[in-house]
Amino acid sequence: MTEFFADIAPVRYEGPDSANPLAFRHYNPDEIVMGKRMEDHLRFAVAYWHSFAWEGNDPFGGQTLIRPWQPQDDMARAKVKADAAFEMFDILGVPYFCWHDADIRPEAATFAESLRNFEEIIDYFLAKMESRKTRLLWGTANMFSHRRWMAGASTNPDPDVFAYAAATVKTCMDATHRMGGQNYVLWGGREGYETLLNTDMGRELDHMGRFLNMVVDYKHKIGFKGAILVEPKPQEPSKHQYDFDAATCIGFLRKYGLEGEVKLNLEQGHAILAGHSFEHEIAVAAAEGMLGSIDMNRNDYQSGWDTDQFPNNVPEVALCYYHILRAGGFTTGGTNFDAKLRRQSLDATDLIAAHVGGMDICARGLKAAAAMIEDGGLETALRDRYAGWDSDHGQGILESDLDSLFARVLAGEIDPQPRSGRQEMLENHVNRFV
Ligand code: XLS
Ligand code: NI
Ligand code: NI
Repeated sequence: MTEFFADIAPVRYEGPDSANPLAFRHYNPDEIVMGKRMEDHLRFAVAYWHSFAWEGNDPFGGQTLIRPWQPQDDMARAKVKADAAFEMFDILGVPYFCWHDADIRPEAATFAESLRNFEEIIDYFLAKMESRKTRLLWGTANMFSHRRWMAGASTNPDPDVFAYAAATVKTCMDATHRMGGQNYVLWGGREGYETLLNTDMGRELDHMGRFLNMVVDYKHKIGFKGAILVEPKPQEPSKHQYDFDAATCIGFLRKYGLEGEVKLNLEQGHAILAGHSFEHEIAVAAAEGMLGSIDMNRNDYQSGWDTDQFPNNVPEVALCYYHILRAGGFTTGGTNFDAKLRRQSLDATDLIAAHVGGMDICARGLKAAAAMIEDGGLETALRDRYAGWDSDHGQGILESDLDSLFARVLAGEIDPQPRSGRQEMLENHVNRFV
């Protein structure tokens, strides 16, 4: 045991009436929702970077969070950090976690030395996982923090940085594969630009497409069965990020022949930054069969920053799971809390409470979504609205051409009659469940 979580007991489900601040009121892993255990629907993961590596810094201030594994430049302390992390996974009973290479091992003077540190920690994780249920949802490479990545990784103007990125991703894919990871994620941290004055955008996009093809080839070479996922985000840290949103990523994947190979990891806060709702992004990916996994968090609607707060809005989360359930639910994906404490939330208890609250909000959202699906009212309304297209009349219009449609409209045979979209009725309907 580390001392960090020493007096915190495993969190249990106590039901909606419990006043215990560290109990689940809605997340009941074994409860059956639409024929499946809640735990298997939601597939929660803890994000190592926010919960264990981030030290409370913001653009105006430095470290606020004091942890026993700091400073994070030493292998012995990296293991203390891992001990604490696995204690938290046990306390929460989460089935998964996610990491970047940089979160889990100290960076050393050379690539080879950093790799030795990394592999030692992966072995340390694997030993812990032998006696536990916690598994890896996904691994990823941090190719945005170190100064070598300041002008991008695969989109860097310097080919040597592209090569360094390739070597880095290979090591992270190997480790993800060894750990039985369910997915491998690429978030284009600085794959974008600050100014077009120094950026050859077409060339950078071609390089990013080539890089992703190398990643997919390597996946098949090593026999990794998980999904390769890219994570859209419109800006931050770059002024403009190439993986702007789900629709942009889908166009990119098609252009570089990757549509059957790569899916999307969608994040609530990134959707908001792109001017979308989270359910919009999920529905876009689902419509293309490219829904992979989600990073669940919440962005402040006023600040315009990626504030990565823990989710706290049931109606929002319910609509997100509604679209996930409609798309058939997660396969390799899950719900990763890409969310961090507020920098004044100093205590171990705050970290546990943040996850307990997030898990409960998601459980409420999932139950509401399942109830909406089982009720069927939304689906019926949708079917009714498009019923015209199910008729021979509607199908005939699709198979027609401009000339013949012109002739039928001119003759008065076709004369559209507007119908209500019933938005308020539908919103009221949703409010019965959330
Ligand atoms: C940053 C991203 C990042 C990815 C993993 O905004 O959300 O945390 O999920 O690299
Ligand atoms: Ni993010
Ligand atoms: Ni993310």
